[in-house]
Amino acid sequence: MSVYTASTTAPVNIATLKYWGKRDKSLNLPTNSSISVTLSQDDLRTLTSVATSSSFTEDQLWLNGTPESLTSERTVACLKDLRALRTAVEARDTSLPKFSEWKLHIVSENNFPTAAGLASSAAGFSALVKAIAKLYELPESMSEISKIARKGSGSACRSLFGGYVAWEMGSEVDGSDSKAVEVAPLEHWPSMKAAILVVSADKKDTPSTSGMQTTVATSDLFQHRIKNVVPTRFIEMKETILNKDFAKFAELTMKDSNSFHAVCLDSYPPIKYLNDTSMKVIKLIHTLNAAAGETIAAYTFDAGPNAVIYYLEENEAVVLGLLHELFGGVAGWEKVDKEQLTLLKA
Ligand code: 2P0
Repeated sequence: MSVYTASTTAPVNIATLKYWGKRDKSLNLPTNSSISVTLSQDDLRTLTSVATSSSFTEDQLWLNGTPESLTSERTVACLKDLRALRTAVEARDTSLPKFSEWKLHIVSENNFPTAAGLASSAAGFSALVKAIAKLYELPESMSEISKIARKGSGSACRSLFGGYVAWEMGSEVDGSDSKAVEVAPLEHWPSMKAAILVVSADKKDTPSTSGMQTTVATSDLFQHRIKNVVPTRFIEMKETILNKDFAKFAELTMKDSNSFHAVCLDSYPPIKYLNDTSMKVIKLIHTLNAAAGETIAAYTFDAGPNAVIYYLEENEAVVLGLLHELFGGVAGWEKVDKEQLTLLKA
């Protein structure tokens, strides 16, 4: 019995303009557009291999070596959409094997320690969808495929592209125009670097999905953010990337991180992701920029206390040197102080 296989990787992406809020929970349709930088494939990524055969009796998934359920609503939605597209391919060429009717075996592994406290759902769903699309030889563009990854996890749609990526929120109720598009490839601005400061590897207090629901339902500041702040910022941030204007890119990135955490705090009950160490990192970066006389580093924080610091390669010594001095760390996966601050260069 033949077994057909395909493998792919998908990198972690870190939003510089944050996705926070859904207008449709089951389709993962956002209340605002977002932008991210997808880290290099060599650094933090999920590797997924898929196999299909007429002899397989059930869909199965192994995640980092452990069998996992494939029955979540989100995964089921992704598999259903992928099989529908494969059915169309098979209808056009009836000589093709009927993959759409066969079960899948999926093996997925992250090359970054779970202890890093990084959200892995974006890279995970992106790699899953990309690997099956490859196995099925789907002719659709990556932006089309991104709509399927979006159903797995909103931020996953952005990990289908390398480099600088926008997720256009769209306006259709069926989500047909809510997709990821490339703003610029990684090579466009190769001197851009990111360092991830792992402040805490603990599981986050409030999961993103429920946190977003609370914010949408209760925060007044959130309404201001999605109506008056993000639409202009979305345009401006794309321009700063295309113009390679680091100072402006950094300012928008830091402001958007602060805006996102402000709407979290404005939620009721409030959601707090940053801790005292996060606040120290924020202060440090502002102090560094003031001392440099220009903006040479930017911080951004997702749904947790860990910092991602963006800087240009030419400023690596000063940015990482200062972090090293303050937190006593060295680059690599090492605990560097009692607050478990870890520095990973990405
Ligand atoms: C982002 N985050 O843009 C924002 C910033 C967290 C803070 O996307 O419910 O895991 O699966 O669509 O994608 C985290 O949310 O949420 C997230 P779901 P997801 O990266």
